[in-house]
Amino acid sequence: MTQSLTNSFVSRDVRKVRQFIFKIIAVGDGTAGKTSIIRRYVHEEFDSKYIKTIGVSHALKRLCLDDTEITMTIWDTGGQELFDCIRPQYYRGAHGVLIIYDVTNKESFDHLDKWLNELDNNCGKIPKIIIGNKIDLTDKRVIPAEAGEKYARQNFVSYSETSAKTGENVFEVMEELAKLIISRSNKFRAARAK
Ligand code: G3D
Ligand code: MG
Repeated sequence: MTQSLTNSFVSRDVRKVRQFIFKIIAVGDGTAGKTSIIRRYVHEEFDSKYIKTIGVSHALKRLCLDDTEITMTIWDTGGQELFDCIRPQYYRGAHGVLIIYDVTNKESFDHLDKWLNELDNNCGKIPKIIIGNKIDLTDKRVIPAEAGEKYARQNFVSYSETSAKTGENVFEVMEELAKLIISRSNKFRAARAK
């Protein structure tokens, strides 16, 4: 993989523990729920009244998967989805991406092509998950799960649906992304060893 992963082996309780630091970024239209998903995952809270900050901010979250300890550094655009010229800096060095749309907003779904193109141009083939968010708003949903799944399948990207409000599926999605990144890095190392 082109980005350098922190990958060291430390002795703990006799067994070997692998440690990684991943940079995760979230893209998608404004109001799709990027900040809310990150807040739900990192702080385990949902607050519709928080003050939005301008500028990139990032938060850390530790995750253990079998013999692997992962520190997820999750970057929030802080509204930079609006500024095409600054986003390449945000993409730099990313190991995995959440591409978020709002299942109650067709425009945010229609813009997935634009986000995928931009990611291909800036990040290459890093692991990605498309997320349909706000599934708690069942009466307002305009994009059925099947349409999201079909789009993701056609673009060879994983698909999940979440509610940052209720927390449904948020932890599972982050774990899935971490596993995709580890599996890609394992394949990369295996190919290099040949
Ligand atoms: P963004 O970071 O992608 O721009 P935000 O989006 O996280 O700021 O969310 C935009 C609005 O959608 C916020 O409402 C937030 O509370 C709401 N929202 C985010 N995720 C969900 C969800 O899963 N369910 C519901 N019902 N609402 C959600 P406000 O009113 O603060 O603008
Ligand atoms: Mg935001």
